Amino acid sequence: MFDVMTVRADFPILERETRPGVPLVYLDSAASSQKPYQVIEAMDDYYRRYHSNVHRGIHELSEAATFAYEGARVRVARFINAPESDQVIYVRNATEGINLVAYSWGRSNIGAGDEILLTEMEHHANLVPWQILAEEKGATIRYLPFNENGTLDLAALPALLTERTKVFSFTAMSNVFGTVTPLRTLIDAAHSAGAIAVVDAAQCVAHLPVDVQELNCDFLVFSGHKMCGPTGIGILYGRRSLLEAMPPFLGGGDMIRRVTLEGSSWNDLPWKFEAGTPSIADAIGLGVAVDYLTGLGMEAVHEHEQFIVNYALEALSEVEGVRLLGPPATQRGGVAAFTLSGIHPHDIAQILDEEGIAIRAGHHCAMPLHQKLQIPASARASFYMYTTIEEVDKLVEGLARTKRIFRT
Ligand code: C6P
Repeated sequence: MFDVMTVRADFPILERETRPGVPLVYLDSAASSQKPYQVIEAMDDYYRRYHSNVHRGIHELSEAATFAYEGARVRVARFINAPESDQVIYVRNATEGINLVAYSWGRSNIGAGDEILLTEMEHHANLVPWQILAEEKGATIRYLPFNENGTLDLAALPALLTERTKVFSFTAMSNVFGTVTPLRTLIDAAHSAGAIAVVDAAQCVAHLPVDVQELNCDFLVFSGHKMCGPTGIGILYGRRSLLEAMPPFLGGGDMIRRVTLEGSSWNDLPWKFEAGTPSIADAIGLGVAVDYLTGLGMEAVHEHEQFIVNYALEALSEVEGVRLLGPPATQRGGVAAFTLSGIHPHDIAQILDEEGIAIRAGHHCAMPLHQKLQIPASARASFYMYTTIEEVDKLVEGLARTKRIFRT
């Protein structure tokens, strides 16, 4: 295990006050994590010393930038145990990764009457691209339901996976319930029905060890900004045979082998899917974020979050009027979403903000999940390797103050 206070010292933002005398209590890492100085400095160093375009120049700076950009890809590949780094495609974020799969793989492989299986607990990023595809192609979307406690209803799976199912796309960790889904079971089930398995690992890769070879998934996406890295960079991992057969997603510079006025041919993986000047600094930052997480150890990160989330669920359950969403701590990552009887989540978030406590309130881009629960919104506290017990105590005190203000 690591020492939380030592880890916190790596994150400059955690030292700040939101107003004089009010220290920041950052409980919104599921929306976006904070960044250690190692990442900030690596990006600063790139811009100060060797900023240049990649893959294009013969000069010193371009070679240094290309080396750092491609080196980061190798580190990300190692982090998720991808067989080879050219199966790791840089995208802007998890959302773009899913869109790439839905547009490129989807448009070549989904037809009228085909079925796409999703779950009811998906983030909009794993709903809307498939809805657009289904509408365009005349395909049908089916949804694996979730149980009252926020776990997936696995008993419903066999009937939903049929010979018509071409793709099963699901979250590895719900951003509302925090539920860690049984990935290997879901992936194996998809394969036995002849479907491909797409994993939305936006929440999971930041918080749990992930090994794409062990999982045997076909595609897996995640975002750099939720895992100590910068915004503007994400990853699509794909099975080689699928990536090679897929047409490009976006056209332009870098993704071509040869262009004539009559037509074009495509570059090798991974560049076939990386059109235009990429987010170079962000890729470099992501590489350092991955080193940072590897240094802490993903098992240790998970262990710390388990400790915090367990403590938080117990403390929150003692607040009268709190309804916790999702499964017990052992089945979830560092997310605790809840409602407080008689008080809208936006009001909770606003009152907590007066105390420097940052949580998220709303539907968290998971409207269908909230519709099924018959609530318009929820409040969500989310944790990371830098979260302390004292911060959870402040959250609970803040809720007590909120209740006093609303006299509930
Ligand atoms: N969830 C949250 O506050 P992007 O925005 O592309 O980096 O990530 C999209 C995404 C996809 N899947 C899941 C499970 C997610 O949680 C998210 C992002 C944030 O919950 C921002 S809406």
